[in-house]
Amino acid sequence: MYSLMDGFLKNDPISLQKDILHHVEYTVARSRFSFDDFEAYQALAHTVRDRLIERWHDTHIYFKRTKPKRLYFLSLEFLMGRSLSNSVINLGIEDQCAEALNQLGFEFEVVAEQEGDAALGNGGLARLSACQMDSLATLDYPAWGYGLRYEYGLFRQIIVDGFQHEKPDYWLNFGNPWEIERIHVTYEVKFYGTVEEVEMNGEKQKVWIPGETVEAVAYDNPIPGYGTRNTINLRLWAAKPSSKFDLEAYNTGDYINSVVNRQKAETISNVLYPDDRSHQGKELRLKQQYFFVSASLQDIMRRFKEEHTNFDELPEKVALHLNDTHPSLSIAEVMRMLVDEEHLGWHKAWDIVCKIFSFTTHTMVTDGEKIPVDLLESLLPRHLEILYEINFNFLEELKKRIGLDYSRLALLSIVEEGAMKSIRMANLAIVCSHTVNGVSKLHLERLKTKTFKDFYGLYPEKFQCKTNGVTQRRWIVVSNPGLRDLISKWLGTEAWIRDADLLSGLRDHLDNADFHLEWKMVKKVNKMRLAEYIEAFLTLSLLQVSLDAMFDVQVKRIHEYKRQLLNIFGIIHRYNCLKNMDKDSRRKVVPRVCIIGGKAAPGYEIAKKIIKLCHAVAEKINNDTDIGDLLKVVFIPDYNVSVAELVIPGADLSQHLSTAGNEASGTGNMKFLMNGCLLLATADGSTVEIIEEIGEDNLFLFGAKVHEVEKRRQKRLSNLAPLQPAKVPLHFARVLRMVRDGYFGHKDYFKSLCETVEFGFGNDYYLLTSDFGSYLEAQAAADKAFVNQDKWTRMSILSVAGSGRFSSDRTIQDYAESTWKINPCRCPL
Ligand code: 26M
Repeated sequence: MYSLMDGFLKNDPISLQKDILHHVEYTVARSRFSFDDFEAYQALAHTVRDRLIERWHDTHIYFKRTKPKRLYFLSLEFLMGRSLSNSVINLGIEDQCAEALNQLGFEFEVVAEQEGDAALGNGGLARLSACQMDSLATLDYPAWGYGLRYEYGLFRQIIVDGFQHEKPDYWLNFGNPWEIERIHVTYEVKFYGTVEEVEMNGEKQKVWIPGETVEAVAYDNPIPGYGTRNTINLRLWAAKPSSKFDLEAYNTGDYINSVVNRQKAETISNVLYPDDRSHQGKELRLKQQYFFVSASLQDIMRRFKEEHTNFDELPEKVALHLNDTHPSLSIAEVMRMLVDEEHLGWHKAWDIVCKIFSFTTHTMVTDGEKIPVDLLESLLPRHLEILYEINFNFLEELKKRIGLDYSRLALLSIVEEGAMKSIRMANLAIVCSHTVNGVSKLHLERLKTKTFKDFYGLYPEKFQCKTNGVTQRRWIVVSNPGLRDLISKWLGTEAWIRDADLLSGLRDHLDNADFHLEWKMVKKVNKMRLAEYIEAFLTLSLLQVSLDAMFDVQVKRIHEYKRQLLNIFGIIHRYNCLKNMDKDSRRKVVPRVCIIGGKAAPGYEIAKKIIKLCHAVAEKINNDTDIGDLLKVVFIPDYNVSVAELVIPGADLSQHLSTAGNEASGTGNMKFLMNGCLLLATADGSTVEIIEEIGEDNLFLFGAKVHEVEKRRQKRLSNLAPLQPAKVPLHFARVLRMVRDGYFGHKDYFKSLCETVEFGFGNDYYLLTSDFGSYLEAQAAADKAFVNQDKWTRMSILSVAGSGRFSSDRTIQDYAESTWKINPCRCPL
């Protein structure tokens, strides 16, 4: 029944329609005369999937034939969100699909809304991986992504009475049309057991006798590029019981127990760990990491060995990228494979390993991931030996370079001695990688001067900056079609979708009144969409928001360093000001809708209290008839990729409030920038580079700069106890007192939250007190600019025009050329 042409599926609306109906009948098993929006989604998804598979095959046949150097991007997290819109846009069949559906009585937007998010990651790092996959495909790089197929993605957040509750995200419940199960691509992954020494060819050789085996099954997720036939693969592993268990059961005759034990294997890839440092040292997390590493590397080595016989060629053919420290057991695993299984000498293997790994860190904090030695000893005994040997050799080399400076040696060592002996994964990754990347200029500077200062002294050439970027395909084309059309119309081309630098051409129309008008109209429509969402889904609060108000948004994971508390305190202050104003002054006030969204890690108490405070303040203000439309506060629950696609285009202002020196990069700021939303931000992470592009005048900057932060912290501490009310700005003290004294209820519950910013307690580590004045000034500047819509629109246009540098295409091209040394490999049409 398929609409084939020259062996390829056809993409005209009639052929697409035929294929949709075919899938309604034979895949979804519904009558072609009666199916609903969800079934239409399933059928269309399968129709698109067929086309992805064709391209996927062609791409891989082409890669196999041309044997380019391949990049393997290893990440425990990918936040892909929805796939349908993104796929049809990248395949260039958007209009045809819409038409096909229309004729069947469906609307594309409504059908696309049926899809749930693939949320196999926590936040910034995971969404970055997804953006980078899109760029790798679009730029024709011969790359593979490897990850885990969690059955439960990031928890769903529901709000009950203003409190966050977590619900499991069993995302595979309704099937996943975007994956292809490869029942024949499986590998055994081994755990536990002992290491023994045996004689082989007259030489002593270590052999690992594992105690448990599970099977990894591949699930392939095609990633289509835009404006190219190239479609690369994201291979995710799922754990299945190995047939080895059966043998045991047969021997012991304990059938029931063996089935129960088999079930345990599947728990390995069951659930994504929320980003919560307290989870460190958990055996299951370590098992996940090794399961992922072992399956991926067996697959990679198998592919290499199919094409090559000599491991000397490995560095010319394979680049392995470590997305943070999470997959860095790979280093020990490659050593084990080369030494124990391929029988290469240690030094030869080491030489190869040092040429294939690169590493990106996504954090500013010094005490990174550590794995307790006890845990490794039982779970991966051979790997522990290998890690010790790597460390021994490293320390010996080090002694030659720096002498017997034991305190320095201890700092640099991969093994941390002490009460809980552990492996420092960051140290391991740095020692073994040829490149260590920071995710913004400021981040790299920190790595060099603080976090990894001593390593920088040793290997200055390894440290590089690869400022993050986001894909304009998802963050403009998919999520903001109005802006997409407007940009293409005024630039006279769609080429910016593959080359974001062309966005700078918008500056040519900066003073064009028609352009301004259309620009404002696009924003208005997006605000309408967002307002509808708020009104429809947040029915409990019966909230109506005015489209004339400034939509002011802060959406990101809830964390003290991101300072959502500063935002809430600012809102309370605004409320106080409004209450004290006479009618005349009120008329001049810019109405605001303050929107906050984000998840708190389940074990992060203070973050959860911030969410509750947000709701308590919203309840008070939204129900104050005296305030009306002048100020509304909205908490958007369950913030995720698809909610972001709705919220970001509809925002006027977005807030990025991290205390300078804490946000490695931030990528939300880039998404807002691309959507013509003005930023109110500290000079942290990548915002510093956004300022370089658009100039200080085109955003609202506030707060202490990185170099001032340390000084202020010192000062705070020397001012310590007893409380020095005189040192606390009046406005801040007043707001704090209101929360403290129970003005928003829940006095006892909010006590510990207040204490984080009080002296003698949390000592205001994130400097809310000292940044508050400057924050309010920036807010006032934003209000003032908003009144002058002409000025606002100019700033908005300049934001989009300056966003080209923050495309992940730029980041990926830089990685490809200077770190991975890979070349584009474009599959011919
Ligand atoms: C740790 C332990 C156990 C389970 C999970 C984790 C864990 C998972 C994700 C820890 C950190 C994780 O992600 C960190 C992250 O998202 N960092 C952000 O990365 C972005 C992309 O580079 C940056 O823009 C952000 O500034 C940075 O915070």
